[in-house]
Amino acid sequence: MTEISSTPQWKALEADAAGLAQVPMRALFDSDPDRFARYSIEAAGLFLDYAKNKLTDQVVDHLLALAAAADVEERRAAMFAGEAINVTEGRAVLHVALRAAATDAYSTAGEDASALVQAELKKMKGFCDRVHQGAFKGYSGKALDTVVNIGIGGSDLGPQMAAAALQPFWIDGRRTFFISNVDGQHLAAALDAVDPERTLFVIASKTFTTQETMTNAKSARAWFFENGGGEDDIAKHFVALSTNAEAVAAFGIDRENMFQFWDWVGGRYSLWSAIGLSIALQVGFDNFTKLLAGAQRMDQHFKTTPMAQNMPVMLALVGVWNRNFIGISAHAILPYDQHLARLPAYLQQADMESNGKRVSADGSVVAHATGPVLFGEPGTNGQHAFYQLLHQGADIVSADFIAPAISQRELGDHHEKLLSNFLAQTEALMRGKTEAEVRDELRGEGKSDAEIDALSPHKIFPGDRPTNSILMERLEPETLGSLIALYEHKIFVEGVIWGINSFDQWGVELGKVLARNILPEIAGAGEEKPSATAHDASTNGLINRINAIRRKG
Ligand code: G6Q
Repeated sequence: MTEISSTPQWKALEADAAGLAQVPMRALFDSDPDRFARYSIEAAGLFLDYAKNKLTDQVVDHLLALAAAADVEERRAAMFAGEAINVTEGRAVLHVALRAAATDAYSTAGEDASALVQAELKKMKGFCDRVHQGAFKGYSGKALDTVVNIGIGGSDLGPQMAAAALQPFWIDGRRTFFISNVDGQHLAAALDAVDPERTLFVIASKTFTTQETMTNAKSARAWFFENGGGEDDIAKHFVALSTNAEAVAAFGIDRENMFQFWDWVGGRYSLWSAIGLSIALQVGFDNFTKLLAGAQRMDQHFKTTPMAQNMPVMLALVGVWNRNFIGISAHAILPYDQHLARLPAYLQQADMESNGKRVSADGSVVAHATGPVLFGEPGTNGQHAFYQLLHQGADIVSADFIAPAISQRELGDHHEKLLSNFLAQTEALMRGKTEAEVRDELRGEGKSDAEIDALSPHKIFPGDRPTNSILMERLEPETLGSLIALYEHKIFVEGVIWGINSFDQWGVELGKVLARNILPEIAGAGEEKPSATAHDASTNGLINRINAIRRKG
């Protein structure tokens, strides 16, 4: 595999970045009134403005040439064709099949993926209908109005984020708790708040072996037995979302109550599969179908649109430009919609678990930077917290600002205030405030020369902080689906350019194995334990200290 940073296309971009180093973005705007029209794209219910990046037409051309050098179009075709592009796990990557039209025919390794998907969707719909109509009853004959979704990582973050984002579409009287952490306080708080006669436990685990999920599931089952349920009632209160039928059966959940997906669905790309059951139960199956339809629109756009007008491609190229040529290592996700509060956490996994890698698909260590650190909070909350660093920090952070033009809950002028902040922040980050502007302002306030000298350095904003703005009419199932699919494909394109496999996650393994080894050394509170010696001095010391505290307490 050619190291992408050795290509002439990469070198051209390095030269572009050097040439633009002293050109402020505000100057690019001043000399180019068409910038907004040229550097924006509308697709699948979303509008992307990427004009507030340090781009010129030459840079865009060179970025497109880089995409061609990295075979983005060929790799895209390979993904849609169901090829095993997840090379380290020998798997296809076909989450697009989960939201395809019923008439589409996706297949992989001779298996008709579309037929499998349609059959499972039908089963999910049938189940949702029975729950919503009250026909699926608990052990005491009551309808089930509460879901406790037990899963972690990809089996938690997606459904949790989507269910929160679609709060205006919740079915009256229904509620869902998402329990992920092995910290027992997480599950205990939910169990304190639910009625065992009306609760459905949805055990979401692709492998059905994950320590956190199986621990929580077993504790939930024990609680159910202590609170009126019997072995024979498991079928009325527990369903599984998994690829592992044997482990599901061993847990005591029968095949009828298992909703399946397949190894070509990566955990962090699985909310469109059976893993989305908790979303469908909370917002209704029709709205879940609309979520899939929105993603499908973005898939079609991504699949068929030329690179220069392709929203995920351009968002990815801007990401590569900022990461590799401007040298930005952190990226903020800033939704201006409270219902998208979980989006930063969701994208943190989607992006960092996919592209947080330093080895290329063929095993060589890459010679360039890869995925940035992602973080974020909803606006305007973040403005009163970490935006100081975005505006004046020593490091430059890029950011995506996301907003619906119309709120689902227009209350007085709240949304206009929210939108004015959404707009003002990207303007401020781009323009900044020069020393001359600061000095003029202070002079206008009647400050003395000495005061101006002392204060002005603190009040300068360097500007040139790149941002994208993603606008939609309303946040609803279709636009949410498009938005998530936009990011999925953006991450894919970046991974292709960086030459890495975006679909494995070996980096989560080491800690899991070590935790399994350590567990017996701290298990059994109150027991006298031999001093730990098997680890480094720090880990041994901490184990001994924890054991001492737990023995006393
Ligand atoms: C996602 C990862 C990871 C996974 C969890 C849960 O892409 O693979 O976050 O989703 O570890 O795994 P299970 O669904 O198998 O419990």
